[in-house]
Amino acid sequence: MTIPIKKIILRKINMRLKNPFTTSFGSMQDKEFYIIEATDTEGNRGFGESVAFTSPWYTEETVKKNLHMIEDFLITILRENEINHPDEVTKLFRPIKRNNMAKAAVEGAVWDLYAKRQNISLAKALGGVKPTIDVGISIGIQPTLKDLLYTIESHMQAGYKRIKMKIKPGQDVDMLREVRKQFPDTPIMADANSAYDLKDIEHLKQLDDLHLMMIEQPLAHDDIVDHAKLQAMMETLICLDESIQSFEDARKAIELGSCKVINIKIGRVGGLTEAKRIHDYCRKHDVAVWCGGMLEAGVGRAHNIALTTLPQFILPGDTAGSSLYWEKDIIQPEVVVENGVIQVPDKPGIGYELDEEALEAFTVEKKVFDF
Ligand code: OSB
Ligand code: MG
Repeated sequence: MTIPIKKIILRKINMRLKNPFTTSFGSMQDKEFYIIEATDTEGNRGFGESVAFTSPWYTEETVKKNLHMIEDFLITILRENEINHPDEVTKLFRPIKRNNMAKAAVEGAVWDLYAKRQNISLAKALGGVKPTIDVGISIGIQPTLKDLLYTIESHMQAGYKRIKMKIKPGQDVDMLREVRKQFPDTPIMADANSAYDLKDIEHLKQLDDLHLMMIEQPLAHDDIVDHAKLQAMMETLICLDESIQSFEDARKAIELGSCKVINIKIGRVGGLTEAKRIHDYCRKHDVAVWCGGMLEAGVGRAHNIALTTLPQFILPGDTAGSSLYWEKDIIQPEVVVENGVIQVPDKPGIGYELDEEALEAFTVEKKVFDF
């Protein structure tokens, strides 16, 4: 049955994180992003969030480029084609190269709309099976070791299921050794955001003594060859983030032995349909996956929660509670984590209402596209 899209509303939102978030590539606190709302002829509203950052440090995408892609290409494609299922959106977008976060934002709105029209939750529409999901936390690079230890302690107290900490050259092995000393049994992993190269192999091998859950994206953002060499020489499992931008990337990385774990981010891979394909492939090949985060506001967070209900998301992801990031989120209720667990909503679609007042307050630009 056709999904009769009547209009799309594109909102540019500005929100400020409670604390700056620092990775090996830099620091950010102001988050600027797009919320896409797709409305059908019956008044159902589907929402998607673009997770691109303002600077192209994580991948090449940016918020400004999102606008160009969404209004000049992606909306045009939706206007000119009849869509019966969100999977078709992914196919229609395929001739457009990359720009995965822009695509995922639009596709995500169609997925939410589709689930609402079926009167089922997005989790169910995706084939999700878990009523609750386990989540961990991602800690940015801290000014001092003392800050880091304190931060880990407080998140462990709150019940988060694993700690991911950012590392970079100069703040890595010694720091992790201290952390391991203080927290001998805590599930800990490290994310390098591509700060190393193969010359660092001996340095990175020291991590093998620290029984980390895994190391995320140690080498270049676009590499799967050197990662295979590194994985062959290291016991610590390698998890790829930046390097996996599609199903094909995932298949090749697994075939090459470039990683043993994949961090699936909906935006990075171009949407829920592609994320599910990667999930299904990993399930078949016994590769563990978890859902990564992009410091999302509520809509993106809700999409992550729905995806994480798929069965191969066997490791805790990065989707922490709204209040860790925002004074006020744009959804109602906000995402709440209790003892490291999120109750997956069973209401139609993403399962959270938009907080219209907050949405208006954070909107800096609005464009309407009639179909
Ligand atoms: O590499 O996973 C990453 C944040 C910004 C850019 C890249 C990454 C991250 C995170 C934060 O790790 C995850 C989150 O809490 O949303
Ligand atoms: Mg990462």
